[in-house]
Amino acid sequence: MPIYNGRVIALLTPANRCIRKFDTDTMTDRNSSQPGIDDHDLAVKEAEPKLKRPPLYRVILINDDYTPMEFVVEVLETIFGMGRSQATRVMLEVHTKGKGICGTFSYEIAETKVAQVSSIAQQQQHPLLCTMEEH
Ligand code: TYC
Repeated sequence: MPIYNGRVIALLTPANRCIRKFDTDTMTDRNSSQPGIDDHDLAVKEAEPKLKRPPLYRVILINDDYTPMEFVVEVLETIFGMGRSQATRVMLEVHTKGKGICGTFSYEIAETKVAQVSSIAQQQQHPLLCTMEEH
C-alpha cells in the first residue's frame, strides 16, 4: 500500500479528469463546489488528452491521355467499391479537372489501394497514376 503523507492526492478518470481530491495531512476532501477552482483558490485545469486520432489519407487518381475511360471506371468499381454511376462521375471529374478523389482511408488502407491500382494498371500496360495525400 503506497504512503501519500503530506500530499493532495487526486483520483482521475481514464481521460485524466479529476473526480476527487483528498488532502492526506488533514484527511479531508478537497473537492470544489466551483468548476475550475478548488476550495483553496487554486486553478484546476483538466489535462490535455494524450491520444490523437490517426491522420486520414485521400487516394487521388491523376489524368493522362492514354488510359481508357472504361478501365478507370472498372478500377473505381473493383478497388473502391463504387457503383457504375459514381465511378463514371469520378472518372469524368479526373478527366476534366486533372485529378480526383477516390476515397479517404487510414494510411495502411490508402497505401494498399494505391499499390493495387498501380499494379493492375502496370499489368494492363496503362500509364494510370494513383497517389495519396494527407487529409
Ligand atoms: N483522359 C483519359 C482518356 O481520355 C481518361 C482518364 C480518366 C485517364 C481518368 C486517367 O485517371 C484517369 N482516355
